[in-house]
Amino acid sequence: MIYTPSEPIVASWVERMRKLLPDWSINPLTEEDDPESVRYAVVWRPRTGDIARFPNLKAVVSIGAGIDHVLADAELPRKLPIIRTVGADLTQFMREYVALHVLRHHRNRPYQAAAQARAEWDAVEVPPAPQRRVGVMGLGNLGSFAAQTLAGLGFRTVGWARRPRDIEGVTCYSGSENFDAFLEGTEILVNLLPLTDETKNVLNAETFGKLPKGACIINAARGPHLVEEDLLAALDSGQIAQATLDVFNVEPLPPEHPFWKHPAITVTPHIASRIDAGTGSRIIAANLDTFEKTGTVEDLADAVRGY
Ligand code: NDP
Ligand code: OXD
Repeated sequence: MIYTPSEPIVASWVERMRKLLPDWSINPLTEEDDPESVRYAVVWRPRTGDIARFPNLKAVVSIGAGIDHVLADAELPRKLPIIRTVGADLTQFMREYVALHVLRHHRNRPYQAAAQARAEWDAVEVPPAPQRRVGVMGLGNLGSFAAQTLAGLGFRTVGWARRPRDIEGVTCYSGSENFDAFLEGTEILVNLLPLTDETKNVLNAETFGKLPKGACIINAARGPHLVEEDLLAALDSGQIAQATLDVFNVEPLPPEHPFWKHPAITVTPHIASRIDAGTGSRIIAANLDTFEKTGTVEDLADAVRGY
């Protein structure tokens, strides 16, 4: 028996998973059933206590790469294994998003679009990519491929992770003691960190101050990584020239939020990367089948570490 959330985003996944796992009983969270018989919970953003009411759970599946939504449930039994849902589509879409927005900032596309709106022939000059240092925070599934993509485009690419990493074409820094060295000279900063106690608010005034004046930032990880008022102040002062934001403290971003109309901010609605229902259901079904048979899967998160 597995339970899935009743949110509209995943309702369409239930039918697919029933077909993929015909021997299992799969039900939305809202349906009444015997909590003792439930073995797996497939969730995106469970409400507090949603998961704790099943005493015999073997694992929780996060319908996503991040597990911060799952860990936000204060009553979640901390020892439960959490399976992430990741795959080639997720990595590919993120590579595309990062390449698109790094190139936009690199070639100063927002400036050119503004010149066009004024019917001005303004041939803005930019350095070639090998003279532009771009930095990727987080070198996991998504960050490592995004960094390799940027290196492949010719950028002077640096990356930052918790532990030392070796990625071809990318100069890797690790640990908080090397954060400043990673930031120094980085003109376009891409955030692909998981949201944890350590990484919350990492995009703040102090971090911005360590970048060269006029740097750009791209946040495609989680809203609470960014201190919103620090970004607005850094844009006002010119310390940060442009920002592309895909994720926000409150999603959907409220219509009255100043980010929507800010001339130096590009807002995208948490679409940097995603797995569609067909592929996602197949990945989840395969992970559940493997976990049931072996007691583990490759994409197991670490609840203590927070990702
Ligand atoms: P992974 O868990 O595979 O990788 C996380 C990376 O962050 C690792 O390299 C890890 O270091 C590093 N890291 C973690 N904590 C720290 C720290 N304190 N200091 C420095 N580095 C740290 O995650 P994914 O690449 O799969 O995904 C990253 C995030 O992207 C997700 O958690 C999610 O929030 C977001 N996301 C956003 C999407 C969107 O559409 N906007 C879509 C999918 C995900 P180490 O290698 O040493 O472990
Ligand atoms: C994820 C996301 O974590 O879509 O997968 O943000």
